[in-house]
Amino acid sequence: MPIDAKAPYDPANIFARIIRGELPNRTVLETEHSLAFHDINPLAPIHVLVIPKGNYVSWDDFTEKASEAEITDFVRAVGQVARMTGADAQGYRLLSNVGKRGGQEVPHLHVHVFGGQPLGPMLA
Ligand code: IU
Repeated sequence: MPIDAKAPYDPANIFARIIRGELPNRTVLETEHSLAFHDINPLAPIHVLVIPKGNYVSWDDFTEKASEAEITDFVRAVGQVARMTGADAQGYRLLSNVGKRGGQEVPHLHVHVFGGQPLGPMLA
């Protein structure tokens, strides 16, 4: 069920629990402000989610409220994941679903990194 990206941040959401270490994850990269881990239901051979550690529902409030340090860290983490996974060798896709019309399911900002195969017109 897609979420309302304008709703207040829910600290009980699944990615908040992963950040707090309450739930396991298959970590690819951890930085000061960001965490990247394998998607539990991969839609491509490489499917990693990159999330900020701060409480941001979506790209929308992140780009409005996050500090420059958080934004820089996050953008660099996305690029680093693409290189670490080898997705950069032959090309990859970045995707962030935002709110109801974007089909966002988890109410904590995440960027999908897809790679490892030719990608169709849409994924996730
Ligand atoms: P979406 O952009 O909000 O639609 O994507 C949420 C993603 O989070 C989706 O690809 C799920 O497979 C993934 N995911 C996960 O990796 N671990 C979880 O515990 C849950 C969802 I719930």
